[in-house]
Amino acid sequence: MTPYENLQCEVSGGIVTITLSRPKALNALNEAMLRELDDLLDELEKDHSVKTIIITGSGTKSFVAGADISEMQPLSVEEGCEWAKLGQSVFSKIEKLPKPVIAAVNGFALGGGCELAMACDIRIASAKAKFAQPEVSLGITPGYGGTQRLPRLVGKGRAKELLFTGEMIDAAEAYRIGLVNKVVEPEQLMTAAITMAEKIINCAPLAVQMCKAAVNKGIETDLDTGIAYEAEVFGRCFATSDQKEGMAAFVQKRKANFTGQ
Ligand code: DAK
Repeated sequence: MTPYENLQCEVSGGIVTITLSRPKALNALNEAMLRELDDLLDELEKDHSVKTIIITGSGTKSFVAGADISEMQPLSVEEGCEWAKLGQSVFSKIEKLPKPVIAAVNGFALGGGCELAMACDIRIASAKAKFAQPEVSLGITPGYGGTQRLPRLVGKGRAKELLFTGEMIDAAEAYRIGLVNKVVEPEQLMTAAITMAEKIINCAPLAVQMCKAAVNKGIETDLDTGIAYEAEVFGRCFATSDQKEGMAAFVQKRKANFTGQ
């Protein structure tokens, strides 16, 4: 796998762990890191041995402390626009990637960091994690999906409160409002993320991929259109070897051996 300057990438049995690593800036997202993440995601999408991806931050203090404020500060309107498009396209790539992505939130997930976690499919938080969309305190709005993904996850009222006040919440509150799926002790974080990834890997990859697409599509549309899409992907499952294997294994009372075909 290509070596990167701001990311570490570890592969183990179909699970790839990406560690975002700019410790001096609490892993804040700069252009270089976003470009590397973009390239790495392309690489992982094409690699059939990769089944599930975990994204975490280096160290114990921060997942991602937002977009890099010092890099953002001097941007012109045109540069700001280019910079925004880059981040938005990386986050959208994560959301649309045909493989599950788990955020293992090890510390501060602020601004772009909270938005990155929200672009992932599942969020597991360390009990020490903290979440906020503090952009209004910097005179800007969130720009990597915060105004859109946050209300979809926690509801309009709670999202507006977090967006209007920039208030920081702890992991327990993030769990209570539905921003994260699970909270675990800091030392258990990676084990919990890997356990979740393994559970997913034991299931049929194409079916998981189709569930991801159906949820993503359905949440953006009316129920009837979503249900129609569900019928379509359900039908497509019957063209896969994994459907035949999964149902044969059930009838024969054995563990299914899925191949992702
Ligand atoms: N950017 C750059 N450097 C950062 C940083 C950030 N977001 N966060 C922390 N750092 C750096 C600090 O400057 C400091 O560097 P040195 O001074 O040591 O050189 C180092 O990390 C350690 O930070 P602190 O000394 O501040 O550490 P503390 O423990 O005292 O505080 C903190 C930790 C996370 C509470 C604090 O650092 C903090 O408040 N950081 C800023 C958090 C924040 O506001 N994040 C949101 C950034 S805005 C858009 C797209 C995206 C966005 C907006 C628009 N469009 C498409 C339009 C996204 C915006 C954001 O994410």
